[in-house]
Amino acid sequence: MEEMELKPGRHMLFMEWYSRDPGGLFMKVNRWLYSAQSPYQRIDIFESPFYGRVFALDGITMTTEIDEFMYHEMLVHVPMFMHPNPKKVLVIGGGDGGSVREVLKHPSVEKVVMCEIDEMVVRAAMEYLPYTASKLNDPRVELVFEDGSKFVRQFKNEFDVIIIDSTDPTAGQGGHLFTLEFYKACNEALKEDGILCAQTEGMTYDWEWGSTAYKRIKANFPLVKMYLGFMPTYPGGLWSYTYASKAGWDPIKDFNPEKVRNFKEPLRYYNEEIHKAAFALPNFVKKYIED
Ligand code: AAT
Repeated sequence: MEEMELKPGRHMLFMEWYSRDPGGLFMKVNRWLYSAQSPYQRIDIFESPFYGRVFALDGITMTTEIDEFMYHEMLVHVPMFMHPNPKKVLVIGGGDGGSVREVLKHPSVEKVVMCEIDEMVVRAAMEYLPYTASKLNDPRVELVFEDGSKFVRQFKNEFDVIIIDSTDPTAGQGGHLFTLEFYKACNEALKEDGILCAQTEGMTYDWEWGSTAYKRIKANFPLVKMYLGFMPTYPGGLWSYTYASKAGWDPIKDFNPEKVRNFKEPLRYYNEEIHKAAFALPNFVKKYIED
């Protein structure tokens, strides 16, 4: 039987209530595509008339098709362009595949290991988020289903870049990816000139999560800088990332814009001006992260 055309967004809504209780975000829903309870969290994927496909964990928005490029490009290209020759990359979390897709735009990359705790997230993304997950089948990608905080401990001097694409510290198993010991283990898993970059949460509501993460990373690396990007469907819209270099490379002074100019892959958010501008912090953010 032919399916009757659905009137977009009639009657169904998704609502994410932000953790500090200020209100939240709601989106119209056309239809639900997937719902499941994994051993770690509740997984939902639905289709919305404006945001495209939306992926949520425990009712918290992780990815929407309309703005995931803003988050994934900012998380990945800042550290990737800072490294002169990134060959081996570790992504921790990031089960939807968006970070891996961006990493593989860099031609020097020979291997990406993605360590995601929840295999069901990856399987659902491969089926229902085809663009975001499009590179998870690439032969350069190795998928590991394990707690990233345990996995990283077995490596010493191994990776050029480590990207932490984690859930919030109070959601699911995300808390393991915000500890001092975890950042120390990441430092040890990096080569001498390795670079780490972590999503460090919004600066509007639960800013303590980000400032704590920043300070813990700072305790483990000689050069650490926070930077910001716009992310409409994450709480507050102003999202922070923390860059750390083991060799002390400064993301402004040691940045080579030529590399960005000569990049062959199309990017929709990141460019050389954004790279520099993102490290300019508003006074209230500086205050949150000062010692
Ligand atoms: N790129 C999508 C954005 C995410 S998803 C974060 C992923 O981290 C989830 O798939 C989750 O299963 C995984 N994860 C959580 N804890 C661990 C762990 N200990 N080890 C490995 N993977 C883990 C993040 C969006 C941020 C949301 C902002 N509100």
